[in-house]
Amino acid sequence: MSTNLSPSAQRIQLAIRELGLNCEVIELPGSTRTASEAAEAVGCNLGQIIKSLVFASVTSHQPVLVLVSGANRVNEQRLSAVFGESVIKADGDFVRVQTGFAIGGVPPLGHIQPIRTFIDTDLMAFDEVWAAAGTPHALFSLTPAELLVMTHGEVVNIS
Ligand code: 5CA
Repeated sequence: MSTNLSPSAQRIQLAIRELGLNCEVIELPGSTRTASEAAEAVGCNLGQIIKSLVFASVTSHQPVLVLVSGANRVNEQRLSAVFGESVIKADGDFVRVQTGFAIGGVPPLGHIQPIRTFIDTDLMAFDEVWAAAGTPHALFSLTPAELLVMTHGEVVNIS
């Protein structure tokens, strides 16, 4: 297990291990804040980067985590339909309070509370995908099957 990870990245590495999975968190000197920076940093296709986007339901103010292929945009009408209530993109404060992480480093697991999670169907087509690991410099690679195990997410056509 890597020893030089920052505290947020270490939390994600531990959360992965606690599930019995072997994904290795890496922390890079350059920014992986955006999907394109992340794809460049690890040398994969943009579509293989998992964007972790937090939305908020407008009436009940519940957080919704949407894991979408880096090449796609979330269709908010479709998302609202599958969630059962209108949702809007959350601001940075909401994201931090609900997940414990800042935009640009929001991981698919290890949040401070369980969050209902939807997964973009397109991510399922890849052999390997990459997710943020708690900071805008940390990532890990995983299979779509591992993504399902760690999130209990609902796979939907959301873009
Ligand atoms: N570390 C990378 C690759 S895994 C990452 O976290 N990418 S991301 O796409 O999941 O996170 C950045 C996303 O945050 C952007 O795509 C954008 O949708 C969203 N975002 C950026 N700034 C804001 C903001 N001010 N308010 C709400 N959402 C924002």
